[in-house]
Amino acid sequence: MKRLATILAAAALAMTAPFTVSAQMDHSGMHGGGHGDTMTMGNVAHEEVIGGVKATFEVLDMRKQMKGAIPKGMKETHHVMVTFTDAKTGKKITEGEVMVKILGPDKTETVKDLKGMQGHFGSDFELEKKGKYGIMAKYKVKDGTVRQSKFWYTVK
Ligand SMILES: [Cu+2]
Repeated sequence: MKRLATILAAAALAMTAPFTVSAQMDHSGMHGGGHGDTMTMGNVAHEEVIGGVKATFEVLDMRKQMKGAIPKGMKETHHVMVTFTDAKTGKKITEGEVMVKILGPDKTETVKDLKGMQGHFGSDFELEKKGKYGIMAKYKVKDGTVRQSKFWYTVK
């Protein structure tokens, strides 16, 4: 399971490889600097507590966030990120593995590993079409348990 996921994610990354560098470079600009220590940016798409781990998912529309500053040729339109906190202590959990699968309105699937960045895990996705996206996340943080969250995100 894990290996397959890794292979799929690697394939997805390979396809977008030419754009990866610019996407990473613009990451801090998009988050507006000190994002790492603020809990959310007001774009919370989903939040739930599973087995003592609170997962807060945010979806940022980079086209709005960056106000036309998206590099030419970059296909990714949205930054999907998740912040984990220990539900008991309120402490941030910054170590772990996160995999996200997004099912588009046209039934296309994208699978990516989210990378640890500034206290959260995130990656850029291409949510180009209007409609409902099913976002599924599997994550292994804090302990060996694989937790799972699912939610809908609508692109208007
Ligand atoms: Cu991020």
